[in-house]
Amino acid sequence: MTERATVPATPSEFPLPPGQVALVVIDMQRDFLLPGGFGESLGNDVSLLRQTIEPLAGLIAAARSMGVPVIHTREGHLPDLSDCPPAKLNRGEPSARIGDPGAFGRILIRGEYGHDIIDELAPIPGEVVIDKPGKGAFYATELSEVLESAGITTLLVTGVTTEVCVHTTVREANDRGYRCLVVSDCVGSYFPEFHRVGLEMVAAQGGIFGWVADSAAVVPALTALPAGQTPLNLTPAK
Ligand code: TIU
Repeated sequence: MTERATVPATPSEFPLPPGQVALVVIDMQRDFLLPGGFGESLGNDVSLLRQTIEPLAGLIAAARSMGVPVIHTREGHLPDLSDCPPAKLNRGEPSARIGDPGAFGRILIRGEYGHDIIDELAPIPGEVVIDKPGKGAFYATELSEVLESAGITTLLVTGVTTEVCVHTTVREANDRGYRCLVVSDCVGSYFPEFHRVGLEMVAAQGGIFGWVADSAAVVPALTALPAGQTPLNLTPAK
């Protein structure tokens, strides 16, 4: 057993630099995760996403206990849909379009009940919530500025879905110079095969986009970080 804050990961060990790590929680929103919601209305099995809730709650608790910033994202749009490109709006079945009335309010519209984060993983006061109109958390958001101002270099990436918003965010982060570890049991997909291959794609070719490890490997490394050396002064987005 090592006492160093290093995660045994694929394809190689992943050191956690004190004061430079943030936990990013992507789109754990009711519209994607609640039974009867938008995700399920598209024919998806939301239990595949819901199995991430328990390990992710544990990981978030570990991060909070060490002062590691937790940054949440939500995919969604303004009520007038002015930030939703027609190519995104006009796809899919007419009964399941962004902005249409759904079981939990207008689908993926900011301010609606379904757009917000599930109760189990609700942000606590002081945590940053990034509202994003796209799949990636960097596109058309303040995430870069938030991370730069806090000196973050290293991202623990979690949330849904593995091959869509998690992948897009990891790819965006790579091109901006961040080191990313995807926490395998804290990301989920409606498609088990996409999930499996999505994780493989991250770590293939010597870690072409980043590293992969499960929360059982990440939590001990997080709790081995020196307490109190991580920044707590991120400015909430809203
Ligand atoms: N957050 C996220 O991944 N948005 C999606 O639309 N994902 C799907 O898998 N549909």
